[in-house]
Amino acid sequence: MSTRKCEMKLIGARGSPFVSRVKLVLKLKSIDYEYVEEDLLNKSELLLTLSPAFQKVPVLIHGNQPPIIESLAIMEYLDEIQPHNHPLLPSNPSDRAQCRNLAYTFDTLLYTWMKEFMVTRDEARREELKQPINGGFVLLEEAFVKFSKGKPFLGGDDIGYLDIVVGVFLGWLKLYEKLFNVSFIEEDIHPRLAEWGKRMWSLEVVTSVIPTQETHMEFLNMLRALLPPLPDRAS
Ligand SMILES: N[C@@H](CCC(=O)N[C@@H](CS)C(=O)NCC(=O)O)C(=O)O
Repeated sequence: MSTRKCEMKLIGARGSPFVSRVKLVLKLKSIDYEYVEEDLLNKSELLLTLSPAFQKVPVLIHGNQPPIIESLAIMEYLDEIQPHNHPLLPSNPSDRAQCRNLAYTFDTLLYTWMKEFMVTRDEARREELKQPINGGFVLLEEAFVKFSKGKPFLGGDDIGYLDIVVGVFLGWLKLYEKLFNVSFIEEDIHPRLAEWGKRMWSLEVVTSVIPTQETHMEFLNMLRALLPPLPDRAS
């Protein structure tokens, strides 16, 4: 039996889609790792030391190298150290740049609105957010057509970088249906995305890293607790 210490360590929090991205890549690439659960309401010295500026999960530690923060940077790092084992990004530099650009756009725009929609206690604001979120999903449908090139996944024949970046939010979309009775992916408006969502959901490797609805609910309550108190909205 090997006594070698696991040289890859992931600091995460149950329910975090960003952590799920990293877990999915580690799984697809069959990389062994040690998982350390972080309490985001009572952050550990370890997290504060590893990521003093952002204090967020995920953080990846690989051996004696400096910690890596930001899920997209971690995904790319893992892809670079294991380039032949389930490659994530396309080989063409222009296609790679397009993938990174879409991931960045998803994280800075659509995710920001989706998170606010999820955590706000202000019902009027939640209603307002439906419009930009719906617009974002229309753009994602167009992106699907462009990136998949007629194949079943954004990454082509198998799940790749963008499938992971967006796919880990499928659990959130189910939670929106349950909590707010709203569905952001509709078969008549986003036929390709709807098909893709079902395909992703049918893969055990994907569902195994997507938190359960109960875990999502606990995480949502935790995110709400991290928020500053809501300012009074003028009536
Ligand atoms: N852009 C970051 C986002 C990470 C992030 O927002 N993590 C959340 C959990 S989902 C977190 O650690 N929040 C703690 C906090 O905001 O204090 C990434 O892609 O890794």
